[in-house]
Amino acid sequence: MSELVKWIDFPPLGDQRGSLVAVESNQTIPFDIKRVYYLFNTLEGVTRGMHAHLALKQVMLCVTGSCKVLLDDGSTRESITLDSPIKGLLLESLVWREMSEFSPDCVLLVIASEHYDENDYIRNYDNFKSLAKS
Ligand code: T46
Repeated sequence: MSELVKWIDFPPLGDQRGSLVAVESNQTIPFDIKRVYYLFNTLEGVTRGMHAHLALKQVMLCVTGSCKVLLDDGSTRESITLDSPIKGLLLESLVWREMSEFSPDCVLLVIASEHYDENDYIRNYDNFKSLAKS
């Protein structure tokens, strides 16, 4: 199994009326949750992300629709598809990410370990490569 791609399964709860997923700090999510945001209405052909984070950890999943995520830890690159509301991707710090091929109905939910902080972003790929190596 890939070291870079870490899946998190969200057991579907619910009954004959429909499904439900519970997201809880330090249970399904392996950190304290400080922020939740979601990306939607992403236009066709757009690539988002294109950065890494110094400390932030995140779990992302498509509540509806699908998108591709390219992951890069400085030595390995891997591309996966997110297309399930019960399967999330754990993104550790110091992983370069690019999200693309958003379906028109895609809602990408992101659960984050830290509050928003622009200083945590590494937006230059060469800087990221040097940091990842060290
Ligand atoms: C990531 C991927 C998956 C805020 O004001 N607060 C927030 O919590 C976030 C996430 C963003 N913003 C502002 C900053 C920008 O003006 O919203 C705007 C769009 O954010 P950004 O260009 O960073 O969006 P993406 O899709 O490129 O990246 C986001 C996250 O920023 C990033 O941490 O891992 O989604």
